Amino acid sequence: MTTALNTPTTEFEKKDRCADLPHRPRVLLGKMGLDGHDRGVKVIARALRDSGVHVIYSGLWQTPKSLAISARDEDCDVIAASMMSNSHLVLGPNLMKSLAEVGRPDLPVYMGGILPQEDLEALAKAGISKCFTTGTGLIDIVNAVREATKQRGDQVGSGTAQLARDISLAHDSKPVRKGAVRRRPRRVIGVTGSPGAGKSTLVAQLVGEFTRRARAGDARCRGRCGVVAFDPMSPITSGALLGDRLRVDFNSLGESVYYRSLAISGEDYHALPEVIELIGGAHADPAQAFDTLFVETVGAGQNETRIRQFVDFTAVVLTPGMGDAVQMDKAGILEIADVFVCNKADHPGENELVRDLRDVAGKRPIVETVATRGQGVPELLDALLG
Ligand code: B12
Ligand SMILES: Nc1nc2c(ncn2[C@@H]2O[C@H](COP(=O)(O)OP(=O)(O)OP(=O)(O)O)[C@@H](O)[C@H]2O)c(=O)[nH]1
Ligand SMILES: [Mg+2]
Repeated sequence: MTTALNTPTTEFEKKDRCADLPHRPRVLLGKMGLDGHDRGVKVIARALRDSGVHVIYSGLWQTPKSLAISARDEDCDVIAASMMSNSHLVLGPNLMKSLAEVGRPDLPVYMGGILPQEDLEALAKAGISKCFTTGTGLIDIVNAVREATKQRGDQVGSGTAQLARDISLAHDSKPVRKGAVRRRPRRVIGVTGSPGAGKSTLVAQLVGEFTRRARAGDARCRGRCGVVAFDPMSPITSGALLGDRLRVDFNSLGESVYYRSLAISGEDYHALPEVIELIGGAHADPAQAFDTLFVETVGAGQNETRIRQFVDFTAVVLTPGMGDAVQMDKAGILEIADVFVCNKADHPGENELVRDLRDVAGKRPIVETVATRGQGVPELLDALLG
Protein backbone atom coordinates (compact mmCIF):
# COMPACT_ATOMS: atom_id res chain seq x y z
CA MET A 1 0.00 0.00 0.00
CA THR A 2 1.30 3.48 -0.75
CA THR A 3 0.58 6.51 1.39
CA ALA A 4 -0.23 9.83 -0.22
CA LEU A 5 2.35 12.49 0.65
CA ASN A 6 -0.27 14.75 2.14
CA THR A 7 -1.50 12.17 4.67
CA PRO A 8 -0.46 13.31 8.16
CA THR A 9 1.74 10.88 10.11
CA THR A 10 0.28 11.75 13.52
CA GLU A 11 -3.05 12.74 15.01
CA PHE A 12 -1.73 16.26 15.73
CA GLU A 13 -3.83 18.79 13.97
CA LYS A 14 -1.34 19.49 11.22
CA LYS A 15 -3.38 21.30 8.66
CA ASP A 16 -2.70 23.88 6.00
CA ARG A 17 -4.62 26.85 7.38
CA CYS A 18 -3.06 29.32 4.96
CA ALA A 19 -3.69 27.90 1.48
CA ASP A 20 -6.23 30.64 0.71
CA LEU A 21 -3.88 33.55 1.50
CA PRO A 22 -2.09 35.59 -1.20
CA HIS A 23 1.20 33.97 -0.19
CA ARG A 24 2.65 31.78 2.55
CA PRO A 25 2.85 33.94 5.67
CA ARG A 26 6.40 34.61 6.85
CA VAL A 27 6.63 35.20 10.58
CA LEU A 28 9.78 36.23 12.40
CA LEU A 29 9.76 34.92 15.96
CA GLY A 30 12.07 36.97 18.08
CA LYS A 31 13.21 37.20 21.65
CA MET A 32 14.84 40.45 22.63
CA GLY A 33 16.88 41.25 25.69
CA LEU A 34 18.22 38.97 28.40
CA ASP A 35 15.28 36.61 28.35
CA GLY A 36 15.92 32.88 28.32
CA HIS A 37 12.26 31.75 28.34
CA ASP A 38 12.06 29.97 25.02
CA ARG A 39 9.38 27.37 25.71
CA GLY A 40 6.50 29.58 24.65
CA VAL A 41 8.19 30.67 21.46
CA LYS A 42 8.91 27.05 20.52
CA VAL A 43 5.27 26.11 21.11
CA ILE A 44 4.17 28.97 18.86
CA ALA A 45 6.77 28.07 16.22
CA ARG A 46 5.49 24.49 15.93
CA ALA A 47 1.84 25.53 15.85
CA LEU A 48 2.46 28.05 13.10
CA ARG A 49 4.63 25.66 11.09
CA ASP A 50 1.95 23.00 11.39
CA SER A 51 -0.60 25.48 10.07
CA GLY A 52 1.28 26.19 6.85
CA VAL A 53 3.26 29.25 7.98
CA HIS A 54 6.94 29.83 7.21
CA VAL A 55 8.44 30.55 10.60
CA ILE A 56 11.84 32.18 10.93
CA TYR A 57 13.37 31.85 14.36
CA SER A 58 16.10 34.35 15.08
CA GLY A 59 17.13 32.98 18.47
CA LEU A 60 17.53 34.38 21.94
CA TRP A 61 19.10 37.64 23.14
CA GLN A 62 18.38 39.77 20.09
CA THR A 63 18.74 43.52 20.25
CA PRO A 64 15.88 45.62 18.81
CA LYS A 65 18.27 46.59 16.00
CA SER A 66 19.23 43.02 15.07
CA LEU A 67 15.60 41.90 15.18
CA ALA A 68 14.63 44.78 12.89
CA ILE A 69 17.41 43.87 10.44
CA SER A 70 16.25 40.24 10.44
CA ALA A 71 12.65 41.26 9.81
CA ARG A 72 13.62 43.51 6.93
CA ASP A 73 16.03 41.04 5.34
CA GLU A 74 13.57 38.15 5.63
CA ASP A 75 10.70 40.32 4.31
CA CYS A 76 8.41 38.87 6.96
CA ASP A 77 4.71 39.71 7.14
CA VAL A 78 4.81 40.19 10.89
CA ILE A 79 7.24 40.08 13.80
CA ALA A 80 6.07 38.03 16.77
CA ALA A 81 8.08 39.17 19.76
CA SER A 82 7.84 37.10 22.91
CA MET A 83 8.60 39.11 26.03
CA MET A 84 8.90 37.45 29.44
CA SER A 85 11.50 39.58 31.17
CA ASN A 86 9.55 42.70 32.03
CA SER A 87 11.46 44.83 29.53
CA HIS A 88 8.67 45.22 26.97
CA LEU A 89 8.13 48.92 27.68
CA VAL A 90 11.72 49.70 26.72
CA LEU A 91 12.44 47.12 24.03
CA GLY A 92 9.04 47.42 22.27
CA PRO A 93 9.42 51.13 21.42
CA ASN A 94 13.09 50.58 20.54
CA LEU A 95 12.10 47.88 18.07
CA MET A 96 9.67 50.28 16.38
CA LYS A 97 12.43 52.90 16.17
CA SER A 98 14.85 50.37 14.69
CA LEU A 99 12.31 49.23 12.10
CA ALA A 100 12.01 52.82 10.90
CA GLU A 101 15.80 53.16 10.80
CA VAL A 102 16.28 50.04 8.66
CA GLY A 103 13.62 51.10 6.18
CA ARG A 104 10.56 49.09 7.21
CA PRO A 105 8.46 51.31 9.52
CA ASP A 106 5.35 49.66 8.07
CA LEU A 107 6.14 46.15 9.36
CA PRO A 108 3.56 45.04 11.93
CA VAL A 109 4.74 43.84 15.35
CA TYR A 110 2.81 41.47 17.57
CA MET A 111 3.93 41.08 21.14
CA GLY A 112 3.08 38.37 23.62
CA GLY A 113 4.20 36.85 26.90
CA ILE A 114 4.05 38.40 30.36
CA LEU A 115 2.46 41.73 29.53
CA PRO A 116 0.57 43.36 32.42
CA GLN A 117 -2.83 44.75 31.45
CA GLU A 118 -1.86 48.27 32.50
CA ASP A 119 1.04 48.35 29.99
CA LEU A 120 -1.02 47.48 26.91
CA GLU A 121 -2.02 51.06 26.16
CA ALA A 122 1.57 52.27 26.20
CA LEU A 123 2.58 49.46 23.86
CA ALA A 124 -0.24 50.30 21.47
CA LYS A 125 0.83 53.97 21.55
CA ALA A 126 4.38 52.94 20.71
CA GLY A 127 3.06 51.26 17.57
CA ILE A 128 2.80 47.60 18.57
CA SER A 129 -0.10 46.30 16.45
CA LYS A 130 -1.42 43.62 18.81
CA CYS A 131 -0.61 42.29 22.26
CA PHE A 132 -1.30 38.77 23.49
CA THR A 133 -1.18 37.86 27.15
CA THR A 134 -0.45 34.35 28.54
CA GLY A 135 -3.04 31.75 27.80
CA THR A 136 -3.67 32.96 24.24
CA GLY A 137 -4.95 30.02 22.18
CA LEU A 138 -2.71 28.80 19.38
CA ILE A 139 -5.49 29.08 16.82
CA ASP A 140 -5.94 32.73 17.82
CA ILE A 141 -2.27 33.29 17.07
CA VAL A 142 -2.59 31.55 13.68
CA ASN A 143 -5.59 33.74 12.87
CA ALA A 144 -3.71 36.88 13.84
CA VAL A 145 -0.89 35.87 11.49
CA ARG A 146 -3.41 35.26 8.72
CA GLU A 147 -4.77 38.76 9.28
CA ALA A 148 -1.27 40.27 8.91
CA THR A 149 -0.65 38.51 5.58
CA LYS A 150 -1.55 41.04 2.92
CA GLN A 151 -0.98 41.00 -0.82
CA ARG A 152 2.63 41.99 -1.47
CA GLY A 153 3.28 45.11 -3.52
CA ASP A 154 6.40 45.12 -5.65
CA GLN A 155 7.75 48.33 -4.05
CA VAL A 156 8.58 48.44 -0.38
CA GLY A 157 11.36 50.96 0.01
CA SER A 158 14.93 51.12 -1.14
CA GLY A 159 18.24 49.32 -0.79
CA THR A 160 18.21 46.09 1.17
CA ALA A 161 14.52 46.36 2.13
CA GLN A 162 13.62 46.41 -1.54
CA LEU A 163 16.01 43.55 -2.29
CA ALA A 164 14.22 41.44 0.31
CA ARG A 165 10.87 42.10 -1.40
CA ASP A 166 12.31 41.37 -4.85
CA ILE A 167 13.51 38.00 -3.56
CA SER A 168 10.09 37.17 -2.08
CA LEU A 169 8.45 37.76 -5.44
CA ALA A 170 11.10 35.89 -7.43
CA HIS A 171 10.93 32.93 -5.06
CA ASP A 172 7.14 32.81 -5.45
CA SER A 173 7.51 33.01 -9.26
CA LYS A 174 5.80 36.41 -9.32
CA PRO A 175 6.99 39.38 -11.39
CA VAL A 176 9.72 41.45 -9.81
CA ARG A 177 9.49 45.25 -10.15
CA LYS A 178 10.79 46.86 -13.31
CA GLY A 179 14.19 48.40 -12.74
CA ALA A 180 15.56 45.75 -10.40
CA VAL A 181 19.26 45.37 -11.22
CA ARG A 182 20.54 41.85 -11.79
CA ARG A 183 24.22 41.00 -11.55
CA ARG A 184 25.89 37.77 -10.59
CA PRO A 185 28.09 38.22 -7.49
CA ARG A 186 31.84 37.77 -7.87
CA ARG A 187 31.62 34.30 -6.30
CA VAL A 188 28.79 32.01 -5.32
CA ILE A 189 29.71 29.20 -2.94
CA GLY A 190 27.42 26.24 -2.25
CA VAL A 191 27.53 24.55 1.15
CA THR A 192 25.85 21.18 1.23
CA GLY A 193 25.88 18.00 3.30
CA SER A 194 23.64 15.80 5.39
CA PRO A 195 21.05 17.20 7.83
CA GLY A 196 22.68 18.51 10.99
CA ALA A 197 26.25 18.21 9.66
CA GLY A 198 26.89 21.78 10.80
CA LYS A 199 26.35 23.70 7.56
CA SER A 200 24.64 26.69 9.18
CA THR A 201 27.15 26.86 12.02
CA LEU A 202 29.97 26.80 9.48
CA VAL A 203 28.35 29.44 7.27
CA ALA A 204 27.80 31.63 10.33
CA GLN A 205 31.50 31.34 11.19
CA LEU A 206 32.53 31.92 7.57
CA VAL A 207 30.57 35.15 7.27
CA GLY A 208 32.06 36.29 10.59
CA GLU A 209 35.57 35.57 9.35
CA PHE A 210 34.84 37.17 5.96
CA THR A 211 33.57 40.33 7.64
CA ARG A 212 36.61 40.57 9.93
CA ARG A 213 38.90 40.28 6.91
CA ALA A 214 36.86 42.80 4.91
CA ARG A 215 37.14 45.29 7.77
CA ALA A 216 40.89 44.68 7.86
CA GLY A 217 41.13 45.54 4.16
CA ASP A 218 41.78 42.05 2.72
CA ALA A 219 41.35 42.46 -1.06
CA ARG A 220 39.85 38.98 -1.44
CA CYS A 221 37.01 40.01 0.88
CA ARG A 222 35.90 43.09 -0.99
CA GLY A 223 32.35 44.29 -0.40
CA ARG A 224 29.93 42.44 1.84
CA CYS A 225 28.79 38.86 1.86
CA GLY A 226 25.37 37.31 1.64
CA VAL A 227 23.74 34.02 2.52
CA VAL A 228 20.76 32.21 1.07
CA ALA A 229 19.78 29.34 3.35
CA PHE A 230 17.25 26.74 2.35
CA ASP A 231 15.19 24.62 4.71
CA PRO A 232 12.56 22.05 3.82
CA MET A 233 8.87 22.76 3.34
CA SER A 234 6.38 20.32 4.84
CA PRO A 235 4.76 18.04 2.26
CA ILE A 236 1.67 17.94 4.50
CA THR A 237 1.02 21.60 5.38
CA SER A 238 3.53 23.52 3.21
CA GLY A 239 4.72 25.11 6.46
CA ALA A 240 8.39 25.40 7.36
CA LEU A 241 10.64 26.20 10.26
CA LEU A 242 13.51 28.27 8.97
CA GLY A 243 16.13 27.89 11.66
CA ASP A 244 19.42 28.51 9.89
CA ARG A 245 19.77 32.22 10.63
CA LEU A 246 19.74 31.55 14.34
CA ARG A 247 23.40 30.45 14.13
CA VAL A 248 24.53 33.92 13.03
CA ASP A 249 25.35 36.59 15.58
CA PHE A 250 23.62 39.60 14.07
CA ASN A 251 24.11 41.56 17.27
CA SER A 252 27.74 41.94 16.21
CA LEU A 253 27.51 41.56 12.41
CA GLY A 254 24.64 44.01 11.95
CA GLU A 255 24.41 45.21 8.35
CA SER A 256 27.62 43.48 7.21
CA VAL A 257 25.81 40.39 5.97
CA TYR A 258 22.61 39.90 4.01
CA TYR A 259 20.94 36.69 5.16
CA ARG A 260 17.84 35.23 3.61
CA SER A 261 16.02 32.03 4.62
CA LEU A 262 13.80 30.28 2.10
CA ALA A 263 11.69 27.12 2.16
CA ILE A 264 11.66 24.67 -0.72
CA SER A 265 10.35 21.24 -1.57
CA GLY A 266 13.04 18.76 -2.49
CA GLU A 267 15.66 20.38 -4.69
CA ASP A 268 13.38 22.90 -6.34
CA TYR A 269 15.95 25.62 -7.01
CA HIS A 270 14.12 27.10 -10.00
CA ALA A 271 14.18 30.64 -8.58
CA LEU A 272 17.75 30.48 -7.28
CA PRO A 273 19.51 31.94 -10.36
CA GLU A 274 17.32 35.03 -10.19
CA VAL A 275 17.65 35.32 -6.41
CA ILE A 276 21.45 35.16 -6.78
CA GLU A 277 21.45 37.90 -9.40
CA LEU A 278 19.10 40.14 -7.43
CA ILE A 279 21.40 39.91 -4.41
CA GLY A 280 24.44 40.71 -6.56
CA GLY A 281 22.71 43.68 -8.17
CA ALA A 282 21.18 45.22 -5.05
CA HIS A 283 23.91 47.74 -4.30
CA ALA A 284 25.87 49.60 -6.97
CA ASP A 285 28.64 50.79 -4.64
CA PRO A 286 31.32 48.04 -4.68
CA ALA A 287 32.01 48.56 -0.98
CA GLN A 288 28.35 47.84 -0.18
CA ALA A 289 27.65 45.18 -2.81
CA PHE A 290 26.96 41.61 -1.72
CA ASP A 291 29.73 40.22 -3.83
CA THR A 292 30.39 36.90 -2.13
CA LEU A 293 27.39 34.69 -1.64
CA PHE A 294 27.03 31.47 0.33
CA VAL A 295 24.14 29.17 -0.52
CA GLU A 296 23.27 26.60 2.15
CA THR A 297 21.23 23.69 0.84
CA VAL A 298 18.58 21.72 2.64
CA GLY A 299 20.16 18.75 4.47
CA ALA A 300 21.19 16.62 1.50
CA GLY A 301 21.33 12.91 0.78
CA GLN A 302 23.74 11.07 -1.52
CA ASN A 303 21.62 11.84 -4.53
CA GLU A 304 21.02 15.52 -4.01
CA THR A 305 23.51 17.20 -6.25
CA ARG A 306 21.49 19.80 -8.16
CA ILE A 307 23.02 22.71 -6.26
CA ARG A 308 26.21 22.20 -8.26
CA GLN A 309 24.71 23.76 -11.37
CA PHE A 310 23.83 27.04 -9.63
CA VAL A 311 27.07 27.79 -7.79
CA ASP A 312 30.70 28.34 -8.78
CA PHE A 313 32.22 26.28 -6.03
CA THR A 314 30.80 23.57 -3.77
CA ALA A 315 31.80 22.63 -0.23
CA VAL A 316 30.48 19.27 0.95
CA VAL A 317 30.27 18.97 4.73
CA LEU A 318 30.80 15.54 6.24
CA THR A 319 30.93 14.36 9.83
CA PRO A 320 32.63 11.41 11.52
CA GLY A 321 30.68 8.18 11.93
CA MET A 322 28.91 8.28 8.59
CA GLY A 323 29.93 4.83 7.42
CA ASP A 324 32.90 2.89 6.17
CA ALA A 325 35.19 3.43 3.20
CA VAL A 326 32.73 1.88 0.74
CA GLN A 327 30.44 4.89 1.25
CA MET A 328 33.16 7.05 -0.21
CA ASP A 329 33.11 5.24 -3.55
CA LYS A 330 29.40 5.63 -4.17
CA ALA A 331 28.31 8.03 -6.86
CA GLY A 332 26.60 11.25 -5.85
CA ILE A 333 27.24 14.08 -3.49
CA LEU A 334 30.98 13.44 -2.98
CA GLU A 335 31.52 13.85 -6.70
CA ILE A 336 30.30 17.46 -6.68
CA ALA A 337 32.69 18.64 -3.96
CA ASP A 338 35.37 21.18 -4.81
CA VAL A 339 36.38 21.11 -1.16
CA PHE A 340 35.57 18.59 1.56
CA VAL A 341 34.84 19.80 5.05
CA CYS A 342 35.19 17.27 7.87
CA ASN A 343 33.18 19.07 10.52
CA LYS A 344 32.64 17.97 14.13
CA ALA A 345 36.32 17.06 14.21
CA ASP A 346 35.86 16.94 17.99
CA HIS A 347 33.83 13.73 17.58
CA PRO A 348 35.35 10.22 17.53
CA GLY A 349 36.07 8.81 14.09
CA GLU A 350 37.54 12.00 12.62
CA ASN A 351 40.86 10.40 11.72
CA GLU A 352 39.14 7.52 9.92
CA LEU A 353 36.93 9.95 8.01
CA VAL A 354 39.88 11.99 6.78
CA ARG A 355 41.84 8.85 5.90
CA ASP A 356 38.96 7.35 3.86
CA LEU A 357 38.28 10.67 2.20
CA ARG A 358 41.90 11.04 1.07
CA ASP A 359 41.36 8.01 -1.16
CA VAL A 360 38.62 9.73 -3.15
CA ALA A 361 39.52 13.40 -2.81
CA GLY A 362 42.34 13.49 -5.38
CA LYS A 363 43.62 17.07 -5.53
CA ARG A 364 40.55 18.47 -3.83
CA PRO A 365 41.33 19.97 -0.42
CA ILE A 366 40.08 18.42 2.82
CA VAL A 367 39.59 20.87 5.68
CA GLU A 368 38.94 19.74 9.25
CA THR A 369 36.69 22.00 11.34
CA VAL A 370 34.96 22.31 14.67
CA ALA A 371 32.36 24.85 13.60
CA THR A 372 31.03 25.50 17.09
CA ARG A 373 34.48 26.74 18.14
CA GLY A 374 35.47 28.37 14.87
CA GLN A 375 38.35 25.90 14.56
CA GLY A 376 39.57 25.44 10.98
CA VAL A 377 37.34 28.25 9.70
CA PRO A 378 40.13 30.58 8.47
CA GLU A 379 41.64 27.63 6.56
CA LEU A 380 38.24 26.77 5.10
CA LEU A 381 37.64 30.35 3.99
CA ASP A 382 41.09 30.37 2.34
CA ALA A 383 40.18 27.19 0.46
CA LEU A 384 36.86 28.69 -0.65
CA LEU A 385 38.25 32.04 -1.75
CA GLY A 386 40.88 30.28 -3.83
C1 B12 B 1 9.01 27.73 32.85
C2 B12 B 1 9.47 29.05 33.45
C3 B12 B 1 10.83 29.26 33.54
C4 B12 B 1 11.86 28.28 33.00
C5 B12 B 1 12.09 28.61 31.51
C6 B12 B 1 12.26 27.40 30.64
C7 B12 B 1 12.31 27.77 29.20
N1 B12 B 1 13.31 27.24 28.51
O1 B12 B 1 11.51 28.51 28.68
C8 B12 B 1 13.09 28.65 33.89
C9 B12 B 1 13.04 27.83 35.16
C10 B12 B 1 14.44 28.47 33.25
C11 B12 B 1 12.75 30.09 34.25
C12 B12 B 1 13.70 30.98 34.67
C13 B12 B 1 13.40 32.29 35.05
N2 B12 B 1 12.18 32.84 35.19
CO1 B12 B 1 10.56 31.95 34.62
N3 B12 B 1 8.91 31.18 34.39
C14 B12 B 1 8.55 30.02 33.89
C15 B12 B 1 7.00 29.89 34.00
C16 B12 B 1 6.70 29.07 35.24
C17 B12 B 1 6.29 29.28 32.80
C18 B12 B 1 6.69 29.84 31.43
C19 B12 B 1 6.33 28.84 30.36
O2 B12 B 1 7.19 28.13 29.85
N4 B12 B 1 5.05 28.73 30.06
C20 B12 B 1 4.58 27.78 29.03
C21 B12 B 1 4.63 28.44 27.67
C22 B12 B 1 4.15 27.44 26.61
O3 B12 B 1 3.76 29.52 27.71
P1 B12 B 1 4.19 31.06 27.53
O4 B12 B 1 5.67 31.21 27.60
O5 B12 B 1 3.37 31.88 28.43
O6 B12 B 1 3.78 31.31 26.04
C23 B12 B 1 2.43 31.27 25.66
C24 B12 B 1 1.73 32.61 25.68
O7 B12 B 1 2.28 33.51 26.62
C25 B12 B 1 1.81 33.13 24.29
N5 B12 B 1 2.95 33.93 23.91
C26 B12 B 1 4.18 34.03 24.45
N6 B12 B 1 4.94 34.83 23.71
C27 B12 B 1 4.20 35.27 22.69
C28 B12 B 1 4.50 36.10 21.62
C29 B12 B 1 3.51 36.39 20.67
C30 B12 B 1 3.78 37.32 19.57
C31 B12 B 1 2.24 35.81 20.78
C32 B12 B 1 1.22 36.07 19.76
C33 B12 B 1 1.96 34.96 21.85
C34 B12 B 1 2.92 34.70 22.77
O8 B12 B 1 1.81 31.95 23.52
C35 B12 B 1 2.42 30.86 24.21
C36 B12 B 1 1.60 29.64 23.95
O9 B12 B 1 0.29 29.80 24.43
C37 B12 B 1 6.57 31.40 34.16
C38 B12 B 1 5.32 31.64 34.96
C39 B12 B 1 4.10 31.48 34.12
N7 B12 B 1 3.16 30.73 34.63
O10 B12 B 1 4.01 32.04 33.02
C40 B12 B 1 7.82 31.99 34.86
C41 B12 B 1 8.14 33.44 34.66
C42 B12 B 1 7.96 33.80 33.19
N8 B12 B 1 9.55 33.51 35.02
C43 B12 B 1 9.88 34.60 35.62
C44 B12 B 1 11.19 34.90 36.06
C45 B12 B 1 11.34 36.21 36.83
C46 B12 B 1 12.27 34.05 35.83
C47 B12 B 1 13.72 34.25 36.28
C48 B12 B 1 14.26 35.68 36.13
C49 B12 B 1 14.06 33.80 37.66
C50 B12 B 1 12.97 33.35 38.45
N9 B12 B 1 12.65 34.18 39.42
O11 B12 B 1 12.46 32.26 38.25
C51 B12 B 1 14.49 33.26 35.39
C52 B12 B 1 15.03 33.97 34.13
C53 B12 B 1 15.46 33.01 33.06
C54 B12 B 1 16.08 33.70 31.92
N10 B12 B 1 17.28 33.27 31.53
O12 B12 B 1 15.54 34.60 31.33
C55 B12 B 1 8.70 35.52 35.79
C56 B12 B 1 8.70 36.71 34.84
C57 B12 B 1 8.19 37.98 35.52
C58 B12 B 1 7.90 39.10 34.58
N11 B12 B 1 8.24 39.10 33.35
O13 B12 B 1 7.31 40.03 35.02
C59 B12 B 1 7.50 34.50 35.63
C60 B12 B 1 6.23 35.14 35.07
C61 B12 B 1 7.25 33.88 36.99
C62 B12 B 1 6.71 34.87 38.01
N12 B12 B 1 5.43 34.92 38.21
O14 B12 B 1 7.47 35.57 38.60
N13 B12 B 1 11.44 30.34 34.14
N1 LIG C 1 30.29 19.01 18.61
C1 LIG C 1 30.07 19.76 17.53
N2 LIG C 1 28.81 20.15 17.25
C2 LIG C 1 28.63 20.91 16.15
C3 LIG C 1 29.67 21.28 15.29
N3 LIG C 1 29.16 22.01 14.27
C4 LIG C 1 27.84 22.09 14.49
N4 LIG C 1 27.50 21.43 15.62
C5 LIG C 1 26.16 21.28 16.20
O1 LIG C 1 25.39 20.47 15.32
C6 LIG C 1 24.02 20.88 15.33
C7 LIG C 1 23.54 21.15 13.91
O2 LIG C 1 24.23 22.27 13.41
P1 LIG C 1 23.70 23.13 12.19
O3 LIG C 1 24.74 24.11 11.87
O4 LIG C 1 22.33 23.61 12.44
O5 LIG C 1 23.64 21.99 11.08
P2 LIG C 1 23.04 22.08 9.61
O6 LIG C 1 23.87 21.19 8.78
O7 LIG C 1 22.92 23.48 9.19
O8 LIG C 1 21.59 21.46 9.83
P3 LIG C 1 20.35 21.50 8.81
O9 LIG C 1 20.26 22.86 8.22
O10 LIG C 1 19.18 21.17 9.67
O11 LIG C 1 20.62 20.42 7.80
C8 LIG C 1 23.95 22.08 16.25
O12 LIG C 1 23.54 21.66 17.52
C9 LIG C 1 25.37 22.59 16.28
O13 LIG C 1 25.68 23.29 17.47
C10 LIG C 1 31.01 20.84 15.62
O14 LIG C 1 31.98 21.10 14.92
N5 LIG C 1 31.12 20.09 16.74
MG1 LIG D 1 21.24 24.55 8.51
